[in-house]
Amino acid sequence: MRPLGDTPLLGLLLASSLVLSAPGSPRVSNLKNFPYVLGTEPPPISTSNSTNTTNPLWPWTHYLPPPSLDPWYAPPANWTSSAPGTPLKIRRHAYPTLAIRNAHDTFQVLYRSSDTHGGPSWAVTTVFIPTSHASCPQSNCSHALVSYQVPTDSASVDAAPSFLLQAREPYGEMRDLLARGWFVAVPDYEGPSASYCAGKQAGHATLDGIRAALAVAGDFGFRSAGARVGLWGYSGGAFATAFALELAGSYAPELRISGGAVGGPAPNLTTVGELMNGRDTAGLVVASVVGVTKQHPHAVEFLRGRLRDTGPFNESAFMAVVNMTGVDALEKYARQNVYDYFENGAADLWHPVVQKVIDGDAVLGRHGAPRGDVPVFFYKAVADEMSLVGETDALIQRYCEKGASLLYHRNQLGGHNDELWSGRLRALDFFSHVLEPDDGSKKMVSGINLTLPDRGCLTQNVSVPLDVLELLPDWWWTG
Ligand SMILES: *[C@@H]1O[C@H](CO)[C@@H](O)[C@H](O)[C@H]1NC(C)=O
Ligand SMILES: *[C@@H]1O[C@H](CO)[C@@H](O)[C@H](O)[C@H]1NC(C)=O
Ligand SMILES: *[C@@H]1O[C@H](CO)[C@@H](O)[C@H](O)[C@H]1NC(C)=O
Ligand SMILES: *[C@@H]1O[C@H](CO)[C@@H](O)[C@H](O)[C@H]1NC(C)=O
Ligand SMILES: *[C@@H]1O[C@H](CO)[C@@H](O)[C@H](O)[C@H]1NC(C)=O
Ligand SMILES: *[C@@H]1O[C@H](CO)[C@@H](O)[C@H](O)[C@H]1NC(C)=O
Ligand SMILES: *[C@@H]1O[C@H](CO)[C@@H](O)[C@H](O)[C@H]1NC(C)=O
Ligand SMILES: *[C@@H]1O[C@H](CO)[C@@H](O)[C@H](O)[C@H]1NC(C)=O
Ligand SMILES: CC(=O)N[C@H]1CO[C@H](CO)[C@@H](O)[C@@H]1O
Repeated sequence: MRPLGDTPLLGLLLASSLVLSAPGSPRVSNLKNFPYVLGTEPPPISTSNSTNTTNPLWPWTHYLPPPSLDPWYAPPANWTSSAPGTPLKIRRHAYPTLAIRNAHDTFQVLYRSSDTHGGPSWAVTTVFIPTSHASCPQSNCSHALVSYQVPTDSASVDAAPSFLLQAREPYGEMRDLLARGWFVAVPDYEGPSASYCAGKQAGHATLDGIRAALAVAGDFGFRSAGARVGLWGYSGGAFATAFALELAGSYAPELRISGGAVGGPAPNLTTVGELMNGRDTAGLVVASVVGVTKQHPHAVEFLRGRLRDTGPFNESAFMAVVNMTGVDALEKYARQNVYDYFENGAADLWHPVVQKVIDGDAVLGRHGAPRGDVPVFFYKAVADEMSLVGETDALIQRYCEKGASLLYHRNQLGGHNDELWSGRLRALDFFSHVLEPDDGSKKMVSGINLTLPDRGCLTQNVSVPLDVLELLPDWWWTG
């Protein structure tokens, strides 16, 4: 169990590999290669906030409890008989504290979904209602929803976005989407067992999260008839987004999707893992292998049999990642050689038993392609150090051969983390294109002519520098 008492929520809060603890926090990290988001941290939970709630494990009212302590995170008794995407539970005004700009309210939906093998599963999506929607039904009722896949990058159930986003969002992308008047739905796409990097699980949970959010959004004034839907994700979030787009044709053919934006994809977990090992990023190798194998118990058995029993690099130190946020894992395993945990090193970690799981569940391009009627904007730094651009080039080619309609930007400037920031304005322009009507109200901010082919594929080499203004924290804009 996590220590509670007066532990600051900050200790539990950081969702992503790209986010670090803020300066002044007790958990400042040395991972200088990662940009971090400045901003006001949530107030620490203190006894002054304590009250008598119905949950003896979490007697604070300012934040919802983490999923492992929250009885709401359980489906009703007869849930397996419902169809994927069916809302099973709704929590209105979900967040007692709203730390995300331009959000007026939240609601959460627990919905039926499917695991990697197509078996019944469930997940939770947190829907953020934009401030502009506050005047609905008189005016400004929202007509579009973006499913935003946060790079969760953790194999811990308590690192789920539905919990951590109470404190803040990692990059300000939700703030920007909400400013456009769009609903933003953030699925816990890793599902109830926190299966980080289980691609099919993530794709299913993402698509069902959209179905469930649309099914109930009308109750909140959302103009469901003819509503437009977008999907967006970067890095770990891109993985979930791309899996959803691949699977949409077979798993959710009825779902009308207006467009998807996929930034910094890493198409093959093994090659990413090889690149991330031994560096500041080594913790993500541990988290991802433990995460994906949660859907494949025989592979867990195999790995446990090969992990060392003694010495500093042992089984319990490896498996402890199930209780770490992404940032916890980055700190804990920083610069370690993950192969040292195994009797036979890399040969065990990438053994055919594991590789077969990865090839089936953690490699993009093997479960279809984005439907031809769904335009997709891909953006990727040519110098991406997490995942070689050639793999994404090959993925794009594969998608195009299968009939996808996409625009692919290869940015000659910057690396993996830079592209998150420099791609944002182009992604927002893309969403303006696909989510807003052709009545002159499309708002364009990138200064780049984002030309989408009507059908088919277009690859462009672009040189988009990092816009330092994008790195400024939230409080800068509010003064
Ligand atoms: C994770 O935390 C739970 C709850 O505190 C604990 O029961 C479990 O043993 C931990 N798992 C590992 C692998 O450390
Ligand atoms: C809990 O709070 C309510 C009202 O805030 C109060 O009436 C009640 O006595 C409290 N219960 C306990 C056990 O403190
Ligand atoms: C589950 O049971 C509840 C209460 O009995 C009922 O209202 C609901 O319709 C059932 N749902 C399904 C999917 O069968
Ligand atoms: C409608 O939304 C726009 C843009 O967000 C805002 O400027 C305007 O004040 C809103 N109108 C009302 C009545 O809230
Ligand atoms: C396992 O590794 C951890 C961390 O390096 C260490 O604290 C612990 O003593 C090790 N356990 C064994 C049995 O060697
Ligand atoms: C993923 O990468 C690994 C390591 O390069 C390779 O062995 C494997 O075949 C790749 N998987 C697929 C499906 O291409
Ligand atoms: C953007 O490019 C398209 C296609 O090349 C062109 O038709 C359009 O005029 C361009 N728009 C601007 C503002 O340059
Ligand atoms: C982009 O640049 C690469 C070399 O970096 C070149 O091979 C490729 O043909 C270019 N693609 C386009 C569409 O210009
Ligand atoms: C309502 C309330 O008591 N809120 C307090 C919770 O704790 C933080 C930090 O101690 C205070 O800043 C809040 O005012």
